[in-house]
Amino acid sequence: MNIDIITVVPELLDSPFSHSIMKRARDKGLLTVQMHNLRKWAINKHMQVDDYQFGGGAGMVMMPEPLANAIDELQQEKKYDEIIFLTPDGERFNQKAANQLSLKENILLICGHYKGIDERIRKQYVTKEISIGDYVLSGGELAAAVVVDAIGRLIPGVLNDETSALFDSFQDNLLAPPVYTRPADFRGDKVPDILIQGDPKKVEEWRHEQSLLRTRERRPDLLDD
Ligand code: 6GU
Repeated sequence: MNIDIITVVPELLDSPFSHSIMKRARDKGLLTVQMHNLRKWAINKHMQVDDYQFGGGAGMVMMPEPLANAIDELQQEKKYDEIIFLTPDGERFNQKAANQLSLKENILLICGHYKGIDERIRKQYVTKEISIGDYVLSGGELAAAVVVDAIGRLIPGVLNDETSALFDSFQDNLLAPPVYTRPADFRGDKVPDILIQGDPKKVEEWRHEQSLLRTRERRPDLLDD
């Protein structure tokens, strides 16, 4: 899978994809992530990419020309399955959306800043708008990092048996059960006997039960779906 990211702060995205599972995905050639600095397509020598909004009001808006020129140029190299704008007024991101996006070949992410991007870019180019939750971030970059991580780990071959996504929280609309490692007795707090005994069938039953309990207690909304 190839992910291109248009941003005015590429530095913000240097680290998130350079460690752990994302690093492995890139090293294995299963995922390429490329940052593109929007200022490369600035309209003048002042590197301008934003301007005041028509109608007045505080906050700058990202201009249409730099974005359109950036997208046009990137589209000459690849046919994007989705052009995604990261924005707090987008569709709320969840595991199902991550699963669907993980099946795509080429994705373009656009990170907004300031008051957002000119509406005509959303209308003419953007195929999907994603929010990662009901709070406002100062830019789309951290949201892009979240989305790329959630998608990237689902690409076949990225995770091994030990890190398999099959048993993640949310994969079956349930939260994950509690997990334990050594020691079996930590300051008098003991690991449940069923896990110590290790009968696979009983362990599976126990885990499913714990998942249900935890979901009912913490996220009853997931059981309604
Ligand atoms: Cl995708 N962008 C910004 N700027 N803020 C957000 C968001 C995205 N999702 C939640 N808050």
